[in-house]
Amino acid sequence: MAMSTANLPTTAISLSSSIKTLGRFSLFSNNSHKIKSFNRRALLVKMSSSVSDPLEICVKASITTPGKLGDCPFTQRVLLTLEEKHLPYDMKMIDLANKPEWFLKVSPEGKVPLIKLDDKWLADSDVITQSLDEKYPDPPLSTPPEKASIGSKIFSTFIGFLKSKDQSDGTEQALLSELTSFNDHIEKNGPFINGKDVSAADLALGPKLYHLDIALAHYKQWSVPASLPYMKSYMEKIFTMDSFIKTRALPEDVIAGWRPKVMG
Ligand SMILES: N[C@@H](CCC(=O)N[C@@H](CS)C(=O)NCC(=O)O)C(=O)O
Repeated sequence: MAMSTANLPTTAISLSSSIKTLGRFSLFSNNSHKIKSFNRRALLVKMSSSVSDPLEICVKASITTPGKLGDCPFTQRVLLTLEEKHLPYDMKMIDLANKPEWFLKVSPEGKVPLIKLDDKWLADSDVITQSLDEKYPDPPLSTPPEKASIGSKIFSTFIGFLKSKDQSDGTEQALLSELTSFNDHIEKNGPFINGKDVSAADLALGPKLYHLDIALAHYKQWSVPASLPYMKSYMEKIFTMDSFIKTRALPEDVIAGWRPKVMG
């Protein structure tokens, strides 16, 4: 069980900067009672929304290295959302090959990620990330609907190509076609899917691209071609974000995780 302590100072910083800001106004002035009480209320609101207990989240445990985070891209998506929102969290590592009784009781499908929000366990990364954005809107991460599905076919075409045993079955071409559309979108609208700021669609796609990058290099000696430079620079940008580095799986777990699909 690991706790993200790196986030706690952020909460403290956010609170102390609120106090400083309020001090700059008239919390200590003698002649503006109305502004004084307004600012006290603002401080209380700020305190109640930014100082919170760590959120409990069930994550996939590593299958190669005890105590490490495993290779679930849906889990990483949720962790990235928590990191980008500077929310403290407490990870409960679940061995998916040997699920604990208490986990099976609270997780109807036995899947991770699973997070406790308002005293209820919530499953599914789509539902979780949307709920987090509603409950903790700072910063807002939702992607506008017209851009939300950009890149959404990359993962399935990657899996098709990874599993393929026939070089001429069109699966490589299908993946290249999705990567090319994405490359063109980023060239015109980048650096992120929705422009200059990272949003929910990037946090969903990034972990999947990480799997693509590692698994195709290992099992097919394949990498994104140089003819797709915006695709490549997008991957580099996402993979080097602090939040990504902090929440990524070990490459050996990604490789081990895909082995049954490749061999099957
Ligand atoms: N649609 C779900 C998919 C979650 C999912 O498939 N999680 C996998 C791990 S990556 C899992 O828990 N599988 C259960 C198992 O392996 O027993 C989401 O977006 O959260």
